[in-house]
Amino acid sequence: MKQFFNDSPIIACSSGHKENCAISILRISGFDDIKDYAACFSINLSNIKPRFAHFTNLIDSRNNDILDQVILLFFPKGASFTGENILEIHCHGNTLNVDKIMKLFVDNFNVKYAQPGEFSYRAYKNKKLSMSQVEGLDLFLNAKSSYGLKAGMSGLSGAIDNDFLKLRDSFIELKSAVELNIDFLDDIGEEQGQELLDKRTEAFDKLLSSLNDRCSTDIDSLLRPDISFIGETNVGKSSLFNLLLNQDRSIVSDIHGTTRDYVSENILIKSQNFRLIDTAGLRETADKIEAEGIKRSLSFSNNSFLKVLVTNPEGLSSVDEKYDLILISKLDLLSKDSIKNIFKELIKLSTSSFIFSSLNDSYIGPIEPVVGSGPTGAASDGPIEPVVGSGPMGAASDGPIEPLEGFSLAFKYYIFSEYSKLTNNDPFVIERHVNKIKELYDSWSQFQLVMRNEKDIAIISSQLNLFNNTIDELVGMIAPDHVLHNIFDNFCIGK
Ligand SMILES: Nc1nc2c(ncn2[C@@H]2O[C@H](COP(=O)(O)OP(=O)(O)OP(=O)(O)O)[C@@H](O)[C@H]2O)c(=O)[nH]1
Ligand SMILES: [Mg+2]
Repeated sequence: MKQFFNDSPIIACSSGHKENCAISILRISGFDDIKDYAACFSINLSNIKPRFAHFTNLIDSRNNDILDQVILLFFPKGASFTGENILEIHCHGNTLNVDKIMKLFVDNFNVKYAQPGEFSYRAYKNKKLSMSQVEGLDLFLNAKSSYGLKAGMSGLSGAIDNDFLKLRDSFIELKSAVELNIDFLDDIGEEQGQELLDKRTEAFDKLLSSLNDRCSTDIDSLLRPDISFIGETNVGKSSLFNLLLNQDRSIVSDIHGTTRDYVSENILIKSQNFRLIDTAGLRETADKIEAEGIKRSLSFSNNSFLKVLVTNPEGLSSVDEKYDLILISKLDLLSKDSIKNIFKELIKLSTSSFIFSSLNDSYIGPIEPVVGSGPTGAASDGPIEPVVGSGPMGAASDGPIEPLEGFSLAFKYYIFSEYSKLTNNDPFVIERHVNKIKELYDSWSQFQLVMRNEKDIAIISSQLNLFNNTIDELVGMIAPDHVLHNIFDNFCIGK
């Protein structure tokens, strides 16, 4: 795999150095003796106290010029991130200065510039990090959502390793129960042997099923939760987008086709970030550029965590099932009677909906479909009293149809609660984990079907052995080169 097998000392700026900043952190890893660099510092390196900060001049060893005043830390072999000797230099973060210092070490000592991920690779190689920890670190560093951060930390902290090791232990217990039934059946007796086997099969099945349950959520939605507003021209998508952002970000006008390309902005809701996407209105057009904008809108509608159709009441008749939420716009222009009729239509749909106005930030909803109610739900014309965040508003609700103020807030609440539903069983988001668990679960289900009528315990034992590799790969005990390559290629320089 790449040039990673080289053991010479490496240097990199670990704090990123694209722009000037106050402090940059350089790391040199893999040298034999710290005293090799004695000429570069004004303090005596023989006396350096491991893991303590030391203030020192950094000196150009060729001409004794003082290059910078730095803080120096020494992490000895075994007690460092990579498992090797590490020198950490906190220098001033002018990019020229950073380059100059790194060049000093590369030109005058046996130090080379680190490849992306090379520090983490060494940590992995020296057993400072397991494969899941490396994957967690990668996820953490590249996360674009709070859930990504959380999942990354769960990998890095070893929590995922624990889950996988528990599964492996349970598998070993199951295998030993099988072996016991082969070799010591006379000692333990048939009934007790079978009981043990059933118990351990059940325990393994339970653990694997619970891991598999955590693989059902769409990874992209979790790691980058996009909310796209799709709909015909002039229905009020951009007005809604601006309302939620509380700024005039998208151009709004009464001319059809105002938004021709997508516009996106991030918002934070309860510390979770979401990307809102305003898109070009859907219509037949001969304009090539607008047509391209519409194509992109449709692609967003396929890939978003929440695909929101914004429509006027007339558009309700042609509503498509593929949307997660339907918003009927311009509530302020609707009469009470038409609201009642719209409500009747909405509860017939299989998708949740709101009727709202961006103009005065008011709404009715959320209106939940009446599951299985058929004509009864649809026929209900009883008045409704919406309550913010109160959950479904079905046909049975009482009270007058009175729009509430604060759609922006109610909608954000809705987004957050939908997202929380996705995350509350701690779904796995590292693709390798998801694929391996699913592979294991599928083969296990097959195995159980085939083995149900198998009485020959020796055959059961040999079939079970087929799981060894997949489990070891999941745990990271077996790491094929292409898997390692994929993981470390993704890292940034300095990590
Ligand atoms: N009365 C009223 N007018 C609204 C409301 N929301 C938007 N409008 C008006 O409807 C027109 C179209 O609004 P936009 O937000 O530009 O609609 P759009 O869906 O982004 O349109 P395209 O960019 O053409 O796809 C503008 O004149 C808005 O002021 C509303 O809640 N009530
Ligand atoms: Mg628009």
